[in-house]
Amino acid sequence: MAMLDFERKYRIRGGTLIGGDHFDFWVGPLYVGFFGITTLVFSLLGTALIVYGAAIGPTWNLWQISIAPPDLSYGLGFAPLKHGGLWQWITICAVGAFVSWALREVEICRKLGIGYHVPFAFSFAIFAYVTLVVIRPFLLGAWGHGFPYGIFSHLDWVSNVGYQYLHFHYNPAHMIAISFFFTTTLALALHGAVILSAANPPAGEVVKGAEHENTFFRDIVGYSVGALGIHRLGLFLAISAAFWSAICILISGPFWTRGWPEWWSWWLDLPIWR
Ligand code: UQ1
Repeated sequence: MAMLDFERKYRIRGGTLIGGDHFDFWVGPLYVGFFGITTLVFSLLGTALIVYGAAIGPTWNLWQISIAPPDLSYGLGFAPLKHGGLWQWITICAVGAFVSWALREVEICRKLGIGYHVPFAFSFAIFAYVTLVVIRPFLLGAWGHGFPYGIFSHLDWVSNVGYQYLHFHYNPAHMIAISFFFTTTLALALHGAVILSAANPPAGEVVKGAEHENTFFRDIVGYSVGALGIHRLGLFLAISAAFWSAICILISGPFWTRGWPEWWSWWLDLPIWR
């Protein structure tokens, strides 16, 4: 079915979660929906607040603009706009925009009659962000534990929080997250490479398919995970990377307050060494 025929067949009303038919339309190639409107409102408002924060700040240098969370003394209360309140509203807008985007994905999946894999995967990225700026600050008792919104300032925050736990690479969940990130890039590089090597040969050569791809991996590592399997594996690796990233920062503070190297003393304390 050509794309134009397909769109005529599927660009029909229905599948919305909220708002009935009211927002069930397209603008050019883009589906709108109730959550298209809320995404737009949250992101425009959030961006406007960031620009306002920059305007009342000391610099227009893109690298140095930073909107900081409230001082720790505000605890879990609302702060005045110029003292972290902006950061709080920007955070609300960001979460609103990300969740709206995920729900817009859900509505599109429902219209198409496909699974919810894409919004499910995206929800892990949202979870990682929400862990940093909502869940962990909440568990620590102050919004001031969130990270500042600025290019260099957020890097400084990551560095400072890392050193607060002496050597963050000893955090076991951080180790697992990094391993998943690296394995994700390995899997995508292998997958992209094997598909291009078989399906996109030089001009004049015949296109190859699944048999060649499977045989390559059977020859080199004795196993092929298969055409569907590699996508299951890729999805698992990627969401695991985001999940363990969230866990590694969530446990730093709320569940472990000392240096991460010290956590490994359970290993030295095992009775087998005595
Ligand atoms: C693989 O086995 C496979 O099946 C044919 C793919 O699909 C085309 C792949 O992209 C990759 C990368 C593999 C290799 C993966 C493992 C776990 C052996």
